[in-house]
Amino acid sequence: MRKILLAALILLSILGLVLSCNPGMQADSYPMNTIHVNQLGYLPDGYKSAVVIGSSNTFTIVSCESKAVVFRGDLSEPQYWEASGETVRLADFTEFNTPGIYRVNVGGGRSHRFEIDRQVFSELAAASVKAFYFHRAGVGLEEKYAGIYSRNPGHTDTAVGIHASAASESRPEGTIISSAKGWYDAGDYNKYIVNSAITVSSMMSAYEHYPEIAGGLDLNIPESGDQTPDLLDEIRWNLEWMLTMQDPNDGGVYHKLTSKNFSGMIMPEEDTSERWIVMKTTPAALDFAASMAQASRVYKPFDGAFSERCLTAAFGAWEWAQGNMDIHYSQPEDIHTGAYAQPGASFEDEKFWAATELMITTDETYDAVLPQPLKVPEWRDGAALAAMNLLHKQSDDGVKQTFFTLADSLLNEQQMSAYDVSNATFRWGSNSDFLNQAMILIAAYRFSGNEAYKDAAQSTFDWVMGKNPTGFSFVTGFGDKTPRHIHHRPSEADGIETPQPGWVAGGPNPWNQEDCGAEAYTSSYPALAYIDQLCSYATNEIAINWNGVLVYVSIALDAEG
Ligand code: 9MR
Ligand code: 9MR
Repeated sequence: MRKILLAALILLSILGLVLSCNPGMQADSYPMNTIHVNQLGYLPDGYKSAVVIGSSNTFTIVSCESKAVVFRGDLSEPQYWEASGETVRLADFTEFNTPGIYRVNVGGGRSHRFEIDRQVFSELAAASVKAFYFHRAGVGLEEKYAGIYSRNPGHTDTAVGIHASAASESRPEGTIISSAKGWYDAGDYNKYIVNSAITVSSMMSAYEHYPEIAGGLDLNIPESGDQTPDLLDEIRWNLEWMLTMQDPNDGGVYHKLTSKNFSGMIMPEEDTSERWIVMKTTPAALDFAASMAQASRVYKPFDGAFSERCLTAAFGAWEWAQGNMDIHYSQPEDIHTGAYAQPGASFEDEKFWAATELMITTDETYDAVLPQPLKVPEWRDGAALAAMNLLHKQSDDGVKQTFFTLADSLLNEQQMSAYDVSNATFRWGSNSDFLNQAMILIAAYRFSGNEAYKDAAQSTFDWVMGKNPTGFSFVTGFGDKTPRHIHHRPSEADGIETPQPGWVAGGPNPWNQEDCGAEAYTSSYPALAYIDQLCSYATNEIAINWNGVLVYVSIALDAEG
């Protein structure tokens, strides 16, 4: 009898543990959408906050393991947030730093569980890079590296046509060239230079700024075990494609390699449509020059010949751009895929990016003007990334002042923000705005030692991992509630229920709601304009540039642990 009682007791306590910590149970077992946390968790010595909706004044932290209350705190004064139309309070539990698995409890409600641990971001850092391996064009993914996401090769791109818009004397329309490798851009299977450049540069910057963590990532990719860090091996897959996009006859760089239309929701191998190389542009040349200049120094210790090749390519593109500073992308009539165009923009910021990376690599100066003000990096603008890389190498008063003007505006926004984040506006790929802001803030912390920047970076990053009004942790497979139906051709077509892990969804975006029909979006508030539906390419697509900065921030925070 005693034994049976004991067994029952053990069973009950296991059940209790499951009930309080099993991610699957939560939807029914407590009110959702009232307490928002970073669903992955927090660093023991880092800033920790949750966003709470409700009338209570206090909160507790409860251990999932012992169910004991381990911390009590007061909530901040309520504050209205325009972006979500909510009045919220903050639960600051920075002081509490014991590793473990917890929830925030307020009144009758409790948050998703989260962990406090030094390594809480390590797996995310590796997965955010591994996602790129899943996107390799031109090669099959073997099961020993890709697991259930193994697939046949697609898009070998060894024979693609020069489109009329890209024709030159030495390469007339219809000329066939090889432009193999590279990563698929996003939910679609095309390859775009401008977006590739900012992506590889964000990732190479992570390597340059955090060589130990970034260089030590173990990705289980075919090149693992060679003399080069896995991260750099993965990036090289795309760099090698980028090099093929330069016209050897004049140094100019083509804007994209694409099919004429977006394919259906099919696997890579099934998309056998013709692929085209489309027009040279100024931003393609300058962004390419910036990335190749950076690659030249990053790969030098591992492969001198490749490093030289990258530098020569960078010079060629830079030279071409000097005589072609205003060639905008203009979508040809028969091409209907992504544009990455910047109508009306000047390309002075691209020029600054390229000139700065060339300067960092060669120690020679190149003519360019520091943009005022600097803007948070995005595919349209790599200037702040360049400034960050320059300050990493050497001090420069002018650049430093301009960089800190940007960082201070972000810090100020975070400190005023009801949701404790540096971002207040929402557009396509908003999650990447949060991440790029976090990257700038972390750099400001490294350059100044002022912890307020680090806290702001952490808090802004928390948004992406669940401290937001949608209740989603936006990275597939990381957190209790993560996107299941990303706008991503392989994840839709592979017949596997769970999407490829490690991809950050675009996030709330009140524009372009024609994708699923406006009625599919249940809120008119910008921060709530997100739906986890396949059709929602404006909020639920994934993209390499968004993941590139996820790589940076997760590596940086992992290094802070
Ligand atoms: O799948 C496409 C996605 O990768 C793009 O970001 C998006 C915007 O350019 O377009 C998607 O393709 C859609 C097309 O624009 C309109 N018809 C439906 C397509 C996919 O559902
Ligand atoms: O990230 C791009 C975003 O800034 C634009 O508003 C949007 C519409 O032009 O396009 C996004 O980029 C898409 C690209 O054109 C095609 N591949 C998918 C990209 C992510 O949605």
